[in-house]
Amino acid sequence: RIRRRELRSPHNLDSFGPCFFSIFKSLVPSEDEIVKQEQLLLSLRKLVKKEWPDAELHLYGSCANSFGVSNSDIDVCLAINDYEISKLDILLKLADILESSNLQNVQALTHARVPIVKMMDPVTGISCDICVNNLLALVNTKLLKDYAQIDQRLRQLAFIVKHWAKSRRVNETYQGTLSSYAYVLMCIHFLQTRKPAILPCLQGMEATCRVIANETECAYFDKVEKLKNFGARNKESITQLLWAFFHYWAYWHDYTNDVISVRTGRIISKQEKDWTRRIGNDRHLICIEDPFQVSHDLGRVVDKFSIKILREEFERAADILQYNSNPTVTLFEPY
Ligand code: 3AT
Ligand code: MG
Repeated sequence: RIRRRELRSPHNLDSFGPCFFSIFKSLVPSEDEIVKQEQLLLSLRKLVKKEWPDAELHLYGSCANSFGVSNSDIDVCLAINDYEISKLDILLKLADILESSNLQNVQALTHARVPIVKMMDPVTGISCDICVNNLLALVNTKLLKDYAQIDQRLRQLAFIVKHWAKSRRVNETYQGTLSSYAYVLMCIHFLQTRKPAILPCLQGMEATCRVIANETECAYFDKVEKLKNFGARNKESITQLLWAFFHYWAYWHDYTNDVISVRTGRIISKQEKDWTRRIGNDRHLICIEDPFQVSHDLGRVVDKFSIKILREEFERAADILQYNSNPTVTLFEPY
């Protein structure tokens, strides 16, 4: 089912530009909040070093990829080279250590897809998830951060899309909708494919950064300070992009055949990935290729019920941006 509508740029949507921009600004975390996150990371480092002197703690996810909105939880990765003790034992030990200092609600989720320890720091009020040796997450965090530095419209678009997704409750992977990470990749891919392009394809350029993370080779051009003018020929405003983003996902994306791929900066076919049918729980109803774990479809959490909800929400958003007289409010009305 592909429904195409005539491409009609919304006249007068640009008058809402300042309002969308101030929504973006209001979502950016304050200096004060970032200081608190760093404080918490420092105190966690002290605790961890006592037990494992060679271990390191890194921030990843939205608090490190520059797509974090204020009052988010922070994601931390414990990088440890101890082959004597299993990942799960490390997590349990870590939970013990945190429990016996002044941290609250410490919980080890050892059966999750990515096992973590959750906790809350009563001093800063920040909640935190800690995983072990998830090096791929550190690399994809850096990739997102590097893309964000090329053109400021990416962060603006992604903040508004994430805010919309949270307000409309389509950012809940356990309910079959998409992760924040998937939404940011959708925004990057969308800007890679504008004409003229607003973002390059960093993995298609000469690699200046190369790491092997969890047996996967990750390589791309990371000298992004050299790409500051990349998108300058494209003059689209944030409101025009927002409109086109939702129209793309509502009416133009070919859900039957297409996979969006930030790795190639193009659309690739489900056929070539062999993502044409359901295998186990992977249904491939909306296909978003992970840039490094290329066999991984970030849309695989979406099922036949949630795809309907998701597509209705894309259509709702597109129609609001097309016709609604108060889009900066209506778009984010709680579900
Ligand atoms: P929020 O602001 O917390 O909603 P986030 O970017 O921190 O957004 P998540 O908390 O969902 O997103 O995920 C934390 C990080 O974990 C983001 C990304 O580096 C990594 N990650 C999440 N899901 C996947 C996945 N399916 N495959 C690979 N890496 C992932
Ligand atoms: Mg997070």
